[in-house]
Amino acid sequence: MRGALIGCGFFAQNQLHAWRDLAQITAICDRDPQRLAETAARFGITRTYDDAARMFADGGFDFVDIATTVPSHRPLVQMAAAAGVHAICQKPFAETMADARAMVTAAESAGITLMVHENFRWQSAIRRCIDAVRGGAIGTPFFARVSFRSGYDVFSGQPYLATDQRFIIQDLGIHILDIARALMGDATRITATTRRINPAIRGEDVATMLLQHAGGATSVVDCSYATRRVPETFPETLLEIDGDRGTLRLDAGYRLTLPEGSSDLSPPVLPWASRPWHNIQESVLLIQRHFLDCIAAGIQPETSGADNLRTLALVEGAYLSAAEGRSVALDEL
Ligand code: NAD
Ligand code: 89V
Repeated sequence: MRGALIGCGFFAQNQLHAWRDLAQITAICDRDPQRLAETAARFGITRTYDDAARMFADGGFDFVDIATTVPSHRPLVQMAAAAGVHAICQKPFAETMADARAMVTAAESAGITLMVHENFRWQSAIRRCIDAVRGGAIGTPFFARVSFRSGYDVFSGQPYLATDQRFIIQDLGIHILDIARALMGDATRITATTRRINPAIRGEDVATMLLQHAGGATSVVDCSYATRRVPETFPETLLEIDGDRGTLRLDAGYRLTLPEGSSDLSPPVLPWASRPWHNIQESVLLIQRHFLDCIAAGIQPETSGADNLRTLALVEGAYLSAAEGRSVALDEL
């Protein structure tokens, strides 16, 4: 498969490293000339563009990797659909539910595969827990706590996180809510509170969310970037899931405990990866491989655009709940 990538910023470097093992990236695009030139040199890519429309017009690739921030996602997905090119798009998929639905419709009408780069459920430790729960290791789950609490400085690599109006739910909570869905099934209702503890940022850096799932189970999804813990666990998601036949725990240090015993799920550090990001970096390789496998097999990816509407609805529902101080049914959105 031949691909192109749009957005040569902070996180795209991981995506380009992972593509090296999976596909040929024939062209890249960024409207920032310095980032474009540095990335082209780093990965030896000669076709460069400062305008995505021109890159699509020239063509020569089967899929596009959209690694820009959210305001450009809808127009870029629509360009991919118009060009008949499969697309994998970074999270957050869209700024509004209306945009996200329009993107899914454009992809369906064009017959392209559209997947969201929702990679946290592809972290190998999380994947193992999802497989254990779905495989019945603890029976029928009735409660989950899905927790991400950290004091790591995410703002140095991603300065927009300090200035955007929305912060932790839109950027990080979206992943943790998606993990809750992957473990416990779709949610029907959400209740949330938010706080801003760090006075130097614009958005919320603490969110505590209560989910009611379709099968009757409950999840608590708690996220914080204001938690000074020792040891620092960034970027680990911790799990505690109760089922009618036992409990699963994923504790700090990637320690899995199931009814039959404990094991170490520490992820590998890929040759191009570095701690503490290696956990996320491995998931980039795994999700991008899944995207190509699904195109080859002609099946929908697990985190397709259509699937991601239900994760995005949880994000929108959480903000609405916190703003109005009430529980939100997801079919309101
Ligand atoms: P960034 O600002 O470092 O990079 C984005 C790049 O896109 C910039 O270089 C910018 O010039 C370029 N760009 C924006 N709009 C463009 C357009 N229309 N045409 C061409 N170039 C354009 O951002 P980042 O931190 O790399 O984040 C990018 C996306 O990845 C965000 O949506 C973010 O939420 C997501 N992200 C995901 C993960 C993950 O684990 N899945 C981790 C970090 C960031
Ligand atoms: O995964 C992400 O979207 C990142 C981070 C882990 C820092 O929240 O922005």
